[in-house]
Amino acid sequence: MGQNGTGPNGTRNSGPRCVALVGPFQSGKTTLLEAILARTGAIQRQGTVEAGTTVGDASKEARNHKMSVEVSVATTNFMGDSFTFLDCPGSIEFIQDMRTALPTVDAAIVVCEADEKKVPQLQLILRELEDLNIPRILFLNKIDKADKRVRETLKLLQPASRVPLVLRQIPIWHGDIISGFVDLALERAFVYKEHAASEVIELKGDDAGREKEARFTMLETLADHDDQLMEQLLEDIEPPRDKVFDDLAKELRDRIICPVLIGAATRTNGVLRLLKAIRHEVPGVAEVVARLGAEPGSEALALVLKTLHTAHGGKMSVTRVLAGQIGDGTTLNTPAGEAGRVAAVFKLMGQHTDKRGAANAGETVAFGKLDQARTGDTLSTGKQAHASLVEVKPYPPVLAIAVQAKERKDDVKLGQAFSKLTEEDPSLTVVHNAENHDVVIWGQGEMHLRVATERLADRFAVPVSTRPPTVGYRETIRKPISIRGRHKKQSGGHGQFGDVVLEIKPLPRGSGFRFEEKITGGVVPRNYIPSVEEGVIDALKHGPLGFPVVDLAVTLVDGSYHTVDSSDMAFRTAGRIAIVEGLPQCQPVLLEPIHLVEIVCPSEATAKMNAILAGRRGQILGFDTREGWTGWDTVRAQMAEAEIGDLIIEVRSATAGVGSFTFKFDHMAELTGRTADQIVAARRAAE
Ligand SMILES: Nc1nc2c(ncn2[C@@H]2O[C@H](COP(=O)(O)OP(=O)(O)OP(=O)(O)O)[C@@H](O)[C@H]2O)c(=O)[nH]1
Ligand SMILES: [Mg+2]
Repeated sequence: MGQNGTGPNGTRNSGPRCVALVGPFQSGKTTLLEAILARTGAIQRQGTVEAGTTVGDASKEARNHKMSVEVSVATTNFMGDSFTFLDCPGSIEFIQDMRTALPTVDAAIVVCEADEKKVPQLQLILRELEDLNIPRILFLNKIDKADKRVRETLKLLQPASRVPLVLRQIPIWHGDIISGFVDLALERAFVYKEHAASEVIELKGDDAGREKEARFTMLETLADHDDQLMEQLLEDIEPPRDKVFDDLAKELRDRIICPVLIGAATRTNGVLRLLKAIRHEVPGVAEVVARLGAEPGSEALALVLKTLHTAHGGKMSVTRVLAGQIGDGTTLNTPAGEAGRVAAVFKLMGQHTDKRGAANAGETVAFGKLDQARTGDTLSTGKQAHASLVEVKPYPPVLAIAVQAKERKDDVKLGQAFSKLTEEDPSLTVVHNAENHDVVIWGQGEMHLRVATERLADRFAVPVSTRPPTVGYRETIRKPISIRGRHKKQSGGHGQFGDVVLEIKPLPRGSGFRFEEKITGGVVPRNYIPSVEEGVIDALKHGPLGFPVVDLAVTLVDGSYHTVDSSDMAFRTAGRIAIVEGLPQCQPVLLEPIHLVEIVCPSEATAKMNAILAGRRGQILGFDTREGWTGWDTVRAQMAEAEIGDLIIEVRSATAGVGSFTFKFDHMAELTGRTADQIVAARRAAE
């Protein structure tokens, strides 16, 4: 690699690049972005996550929790090229933002630590990149805290990757700490300087010997896909440096290897080398176009990777331009129709935006006021909209809370806030429960929902109160009876009279409700029968235990009427009275929803899942290895809805944050005994 910025053989990709910073929770992605921005002069001073002064975590929610909760975008210049970095959150709860951004990037820098406990998280993220065919470089961060040899660390991390992790740099140890590194491709040694470029030093003694060995290992892996290099190695011919760089770039681009660089983001160590590797080896936007199978032709083409509703700027669509040029006033289409007219083009620096000119292929910018554009949309300018390039389905939600505006006057505003909130983050869904009028937000975990409610208050100015959502209990009956319901009122003038005899009997589970009539001789006139049914249905909404009553049949068998005093209203009331008085005699019993739950977790946590399920009245149905995931298991169980409520919190804490589950309704089951009594008592207390 020439020091003057030209490539090894002149084939270096130039043009704007877009690179995602991804990796396990708290591995140092935001700190690395900060170091990159400081190193490239985009910011004056490198901020810290602790002080809440970083570009990546500038939002109120991120600063509050000292963690990233959404993708932050920052564009900088390095040696004459433009680079946009997407600082992605590490927590699995916020992974959706990363997943929608990834299809647009040229490569990902996977920031990780030498920590065995983070391997499942690393595997999870590498899996997303592998599935999307995105080239990836691993940045082994926090090298200032390293307490084991890098080669050992790599052995630990390798199972998480489907392709070989290829060590490109080895550390130079100074006693117990790492004082610098040797770049195996450059064959040059550097000593770290805090917040300054590393200094070249002479490679000598022990380090020179280690370098030869490590370099050979690196070349061997590269040679697996390069016969010529293999021959050179076998014949002890030293391959030219340019050839080594070419191979590194090619095998990164082809995703056959994952090169590994080392450093410490807090001290800006190893950052310049990383930037140079990105600049020389990460492919350009043409590769993204090919990867996505796009056919831009003469039109401009772009992908929306994130949507934001800012307080001042209104709606912004963060977009990567894949082909052509898009500027102020450009009208863009999606496959579904017109997306809108670009009102302004912005350069992003975290929360900070700067108006700029038109954006060209490869650039990542924000477009203002594309009212109809959504995250993941394929935008184009031609008469015929370009077909959709990507579809990112959010993971199914795992946790819910019911929310309510603190003040009634905010109800309408809350509805609007919900639509903005879910537009920004499609892994959140809002469900209105028609039965009890609960408004429930479903999300990916506890922190995800907490941040969602914080955003409602801070960004959309609607403070809300929250509580656990209502479980869908029902009740049914076990014993059939026959009962009379009579409604008679004679208080001067026009009276009211309705009289019915109902047979109430239990039906098999899942039958719902059935109404029949066997009236003969017109004892209840035809026209009043629907009113009787209405009265019955009304009364069944709230059974003797306090819940909707299901799985029963009600038959109208007898009754009487009065020519003057009978009315729809009176027969309705009579039907209701019969049910209200009759049901308590039918041995009512509580029904609770049971779901089929499928938990996925790293195998070492499977025994813990067993214990968690047992502690939550779960019925384990079986264990299996998770298909396509080495070292993971699937546990299937039947579980009561009430117990699934906060299950995810336990699953996550038993799996270093990576375990998850899906569930679907299976059946209603009778619930008796103490648990049932408590549920009924709680319901009474709440009424
Ligand atoms: N010792 C040391 N600490 C670091 C280094 N890089 C980051 N940290 C610390 O690691 C913690 C997490 O850093 P962040 O930059 O927030 O990590 P992140 O990956 O962005 O975290 P999430 O986005 O929440 O996943 C902070 O306390 C940092 O100061 C490093 O190179 N060395
Ligand atoms: Mg972060």
